[in-house]
Amino acid sequence: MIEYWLQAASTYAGDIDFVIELVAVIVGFWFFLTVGIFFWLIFAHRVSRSPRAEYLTGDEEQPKKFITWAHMLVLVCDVFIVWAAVQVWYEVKQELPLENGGQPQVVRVISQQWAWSFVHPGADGVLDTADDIRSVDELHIEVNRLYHYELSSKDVLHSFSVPVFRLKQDAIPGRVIRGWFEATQTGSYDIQCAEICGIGHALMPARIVIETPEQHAAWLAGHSPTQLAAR
Ligand SMILES: [Cu+2]
Repeated sequence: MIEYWLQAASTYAGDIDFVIELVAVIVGFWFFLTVGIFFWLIFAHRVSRSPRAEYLTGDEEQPKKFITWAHMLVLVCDVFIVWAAVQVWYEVKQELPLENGGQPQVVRVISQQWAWSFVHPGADGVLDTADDIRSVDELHIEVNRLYHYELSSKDVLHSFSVPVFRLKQDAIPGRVIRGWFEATQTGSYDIQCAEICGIGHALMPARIVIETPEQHAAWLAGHSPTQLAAR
């Protein structure tokens, strides 16, 4: 359903959408039921029918059951929501999967007022080597490939948000936060800071460019500092 409005482009986007839809359906059901009963009560007990209000002390068992039963049903619904949310939270935020038992690609994401910098491993696939590629406001990754990111901030709180991945992670000064994603669609999509970080916060968008392995290899070759220096 959410995909209709916002494309999903990561392996876990569907799971996040499922939790949002589950909450919307359960809460929506109770919301419309409650509002329906509320307006029906207003209509049924309008002043022309029952001019005197009945006063309940709260001690009578009979009327109290309408509240008790409704509360218990809501709690049962909460169990489903918490169960689904914990599963998805664990998958997206607690787990750090490995690529077929090996090492995944690692990219560095650095936030600052008011830009994003990215460090990509070069063709050797390893960070902190001579062929690392640095870019500003543009992250290049390969589709169907597992990535770990190392997210940091140079100054204040920021939030690394990639709506098509359904990924949002705060960046906290002094900490390096690790997480993961795996893109399922090629294309160029928004990255947005999602934490008010100063007057230029709204001017802090970036792009994530998801490429086929061939396109990504060509981009790496065209931007590798070692290859550019050799020209
Ligand atoms: Cu911001």
